[in-house]
Amino acid sequence: MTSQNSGNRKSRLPEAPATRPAESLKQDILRHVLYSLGRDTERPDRQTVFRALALSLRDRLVEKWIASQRDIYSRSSKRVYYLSLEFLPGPFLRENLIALGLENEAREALTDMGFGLDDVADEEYEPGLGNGGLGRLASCYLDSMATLRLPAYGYGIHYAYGIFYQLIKEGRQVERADNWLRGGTHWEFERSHYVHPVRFYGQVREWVDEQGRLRHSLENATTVMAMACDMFIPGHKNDYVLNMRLWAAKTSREFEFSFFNTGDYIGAVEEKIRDENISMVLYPNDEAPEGKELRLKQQFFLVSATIQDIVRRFRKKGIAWDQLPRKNVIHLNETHPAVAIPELMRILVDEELLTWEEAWYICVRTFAYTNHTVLPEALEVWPEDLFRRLLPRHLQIIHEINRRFLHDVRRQFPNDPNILGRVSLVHEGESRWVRMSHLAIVGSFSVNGVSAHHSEILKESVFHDFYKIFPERFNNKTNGITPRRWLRQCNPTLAWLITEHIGPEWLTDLAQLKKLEPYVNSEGFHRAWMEVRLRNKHKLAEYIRDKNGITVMPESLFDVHVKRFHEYKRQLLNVLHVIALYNRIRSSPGSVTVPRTYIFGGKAAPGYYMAKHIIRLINSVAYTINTDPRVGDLLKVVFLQNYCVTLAERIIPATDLSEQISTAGMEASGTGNMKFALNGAITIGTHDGANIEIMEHVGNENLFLFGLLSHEVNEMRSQGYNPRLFYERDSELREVLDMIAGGFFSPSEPHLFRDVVESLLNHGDRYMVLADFRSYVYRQQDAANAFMDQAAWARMSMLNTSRMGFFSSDRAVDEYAKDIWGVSGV
Ligand code: C3B
Repeated sequence: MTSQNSGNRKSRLPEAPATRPAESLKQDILRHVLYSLGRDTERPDRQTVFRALALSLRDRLVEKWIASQRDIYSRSSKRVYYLSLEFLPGPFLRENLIALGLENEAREALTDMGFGLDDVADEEYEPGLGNGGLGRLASCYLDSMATLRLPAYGYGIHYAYGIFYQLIKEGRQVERADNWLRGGTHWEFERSHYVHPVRFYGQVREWVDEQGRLRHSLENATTVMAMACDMFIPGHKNDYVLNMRLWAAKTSREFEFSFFNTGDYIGAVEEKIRDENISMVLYPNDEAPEGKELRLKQQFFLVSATIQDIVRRFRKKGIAWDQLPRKNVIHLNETHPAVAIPELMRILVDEELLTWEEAWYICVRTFAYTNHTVLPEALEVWPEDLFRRLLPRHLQIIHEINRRFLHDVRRQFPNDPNILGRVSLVHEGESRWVRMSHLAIVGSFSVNGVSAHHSEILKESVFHDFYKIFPERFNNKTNGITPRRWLRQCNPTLAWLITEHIGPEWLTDLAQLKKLEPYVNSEGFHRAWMEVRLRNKHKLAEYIRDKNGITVMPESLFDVHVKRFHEYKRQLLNVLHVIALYNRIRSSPGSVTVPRTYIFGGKAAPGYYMAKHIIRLINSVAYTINTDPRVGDLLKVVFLQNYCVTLAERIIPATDLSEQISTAGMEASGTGNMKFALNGAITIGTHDGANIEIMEHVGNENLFLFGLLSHEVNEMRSQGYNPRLFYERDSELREVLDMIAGGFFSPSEPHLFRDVVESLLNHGDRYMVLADFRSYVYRQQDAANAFMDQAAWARMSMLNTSRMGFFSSDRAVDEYAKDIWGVSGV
């Protein structure tokens, strides 16, 4: 090493306090490269630079977080606790830079060091701590809570492995473990001194204390420790930072030295591993719980640690327990954390010695519950036996809640004895099940759905009995998305074009997008709008070429269907139409005039046979079409593997047509639909979830709705839906189904996709794919015709963006804050 080199190195280390923000950021990065990461500042690689930049931002975030916490504390504000088994934050770097107002500074600092910000940002591997819509919504809401300066906390689980990494191999989904922590944790603080004990199993002991009170305690329980890991969520340029506290399971056994002293060293280590399994992996099921013991353990683990944290904070105030609901609200994101209700009861009754009535008064004023699905298989139930084994005291408490509740219902509805069985918290049949949604409704002061349509369905059918019992509890909060990530960050050039015309206020007041409307008739704006969109499509085309080796035409209509794979989301309906188009191209060349690129993406639950099979079908159809020389550029089909937040950010800004085609009545809301429309894509969709409200806002003439309405779906079903009739009547549909069943797309395994066709023709077509096929084909034709008139299309695109203001998560969270939580910004 020459002295000159070491002199150089020295000169790049922090010296005098820097003055310019870019310079000070650069000094911080270099300091972290050396002192936190132990690397040479002379030649750090990109990953090292990314991590050092992340650490430098964490420094700034933690300072603001401490200040924000002091603010909340000093004002003694009411706090919101948002409990969710899933969060899907996506990559943090750009989001944090934008929120902190440090994007240009970071660019400058990195350029100075010989790196590009985009390349460095690409080094980030996102934490996939959620499955799909529900987890992503939780992250959008934290972003908005921070931007609105709400005294809020997100609580979840620090899974060591998030949602699996999806590979497509020979057309099939293959799952790989998602070791998101392998690169280290640069955004979070692990609070190893900060742990709560969580107790499972054991037996309930009943005893009478000196005051003659009947007491309950748990004996011989197994204890696992929950360790806090905090990640920071900054508001948009407002110096306010919230934390998302994720619990990691740690064994308590290393504290039990006696265990080692007995000589069973390996045994002790095995137990340790078993304990720490609790937070090992996220269950990869979307809307169909697996019902495994470990999952219920995870739910209780989150709940118990969180309630202890809440109670600890409340105790510090030294005020009476009946003030708890005035100072706190606990929001249950779906029923997954609903065991929080009996857990709070247990603490108040068993530990704080409140009477049942006092404790219940507090509980039903503290909890609020959001329902996200009406699919019967997604409504969580637990076998009573399992509950009794794992959480014996909690089951007793649930029984007591139920006894008192049914007593009241009997008095309210003396002439309807059947209602008791329908609303009971415990389903009694051959086997007994605890119904978590009933527990959540009975124990909460607010129950909301996530779109106007969905909330009506809850009141009218799924929870109709409860609506009669507690009409005042039911309300709607239509979902929203954060414009910071889903426009500003993922589509910076479009965001810039917008800001150039209407200023930057839309970032925190999305209704301002309305101001774009006068420009829809300006030719210059038109051109700029379409240029930005085309550039985005070019970038996606490059990505597709790199990843899939397929060349697609950026000028073609990008028709995109990305979301979890589920039969109700009807990716199958889309493929049937793709095949119909393919047949038209083959049988009458010239009949298809608009070249299309179909883009699919999404994961299927590993145990969901039909969803995985549909993925395979799409890939087989893609292969057949992409290699058929008769098709040329008219039709391309692409499946992009491992759909995740990072990939969504690439795809959405490049989409022309957004597929939102669930069976009416089945998609609670959807939020992908909002992200696409906000970025100027046109929706083709059913009258379902938030599609209906999107139509009301953007105008029926600016999107393509089709298909049965949800009441028509129900009527058709109750009248005995016969999918075969549609098959027999529609020759184009018949040809498509016969090709699939006959092995056209799987010549080496002709029977491969027979099950798919069987599910439609012989097993009742539960999702009404065939009933909606024809109207879908017509609507697709309308979309293609509209696309031919690029000026008219551009107008539609701009109007979609300008009228999406309502769908900001800021609006949604503000409604939660005012109508449910009773909190305001600090
Ligand atoms: C989803 C629903 O399927 C979507 O319609 C909805 O937009 C989002 O939640 C957010 O509200 N959902 C999910 O992702 N996972 C579940 N278990 C239930 C609903």
